[in-house]
Amino acid sequence: MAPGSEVPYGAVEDGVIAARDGRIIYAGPRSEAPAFKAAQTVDCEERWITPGLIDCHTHLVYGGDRAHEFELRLQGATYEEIARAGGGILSSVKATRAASEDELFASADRRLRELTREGVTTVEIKSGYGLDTESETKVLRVARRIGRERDVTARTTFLGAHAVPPEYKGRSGDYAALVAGPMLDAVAAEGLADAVDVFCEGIAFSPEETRLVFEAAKAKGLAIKIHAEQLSNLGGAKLAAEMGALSADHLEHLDEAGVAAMAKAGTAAVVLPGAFYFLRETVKPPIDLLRKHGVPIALATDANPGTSPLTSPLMTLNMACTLFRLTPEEALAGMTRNAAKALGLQDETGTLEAGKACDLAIWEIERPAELAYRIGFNPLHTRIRNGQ
Ligand code: DI6
Ligand code: FE
Repeated sequence: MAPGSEVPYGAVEDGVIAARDGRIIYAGPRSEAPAFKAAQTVDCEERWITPGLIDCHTHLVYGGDRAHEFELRLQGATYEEIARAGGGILSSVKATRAASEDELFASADRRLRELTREGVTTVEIKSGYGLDTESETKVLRVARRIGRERDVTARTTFLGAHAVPPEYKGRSGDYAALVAGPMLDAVAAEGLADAVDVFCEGIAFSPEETRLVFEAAKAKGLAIKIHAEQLSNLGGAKLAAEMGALSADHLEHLDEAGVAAMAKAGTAAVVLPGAFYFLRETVKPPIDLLRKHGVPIALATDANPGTSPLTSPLMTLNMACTLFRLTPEEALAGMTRNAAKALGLQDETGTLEAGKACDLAIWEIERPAELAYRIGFNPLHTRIRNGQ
């Protein structure tokens, strides 16, 4: 997986990876490897080694589930009817507020195991189902605890501006001011977030409200990310790119001006085929325009109870190919190299290069396209994080 390589996948046929103190010190052809005095040597027996997978967009921490809502929708209820009856995202908010930190940790941990058993070594976790200061900080403390207590690198993102909570019904501007002010203060004071995200959409927050939250985030030195152009085109991705966002995510309705702004700013595109599939959307993200402008394309599970109850990174690779027509090589880059970019971790992980963390997934496959091609198949042999 050497970057910029002409060989498909940057593959090295007879390769060696050497690590010291959890970091790669050499990755490349055996014939060019320097002589090492290795304390331990592992023969991978012709298996394929990729970087550990990176799930760069999840909402892993929430209370309850929405299985009943799924049944209602199959009986003909619409998302709006369910929401008006107090269901939808607000039912997840109610359950999240009612749950203890230990309960939230236990359910998120089960979902995390689904990700790691398919080779994930880095995960991003957003808040966004608390929607008040106490509950948002509770969710982020759980997310931080996952990074401390589990064998995974976790990045946390404050998504207080995910939806307007019932207490602020009809007053999204007041709620956005709370998020940008006292809520963000509380999150930053405890060091609970690496980045700040906003759901910029007709049913959520306007571009003006989004800008307000981003300005506050930047003033605190936090990275910014956006949920944009999922259901309509409000120009959120362009706004976020111009403000230096790490990534813009979803992007089904993104136009070429937005793509160009992202290319100029180096903002990664994160596409989320699970939500597209589950909502039975028909408008696809503009993959050809992203390719044409050279925007790095990442992909992620978007694991969440409402629109993407998906915790399989391998299924996500398949969906990106079948639904969005990514090549298997692009899909794999989307969950490794480009996912690292979407998290600002490109110097840390995402490729097999000297200097980076020794995060590896070792697969029982004949060729890398199998990872995206097969469905319901988990060929992970071994997962290694920081050389362990
Ligand atoms: N986009 C979505 O589709 C979800 N959040 C987001 O930013 C919806 C979340 C939910 O329904 O629980
Ligand atoms: Fe999301």
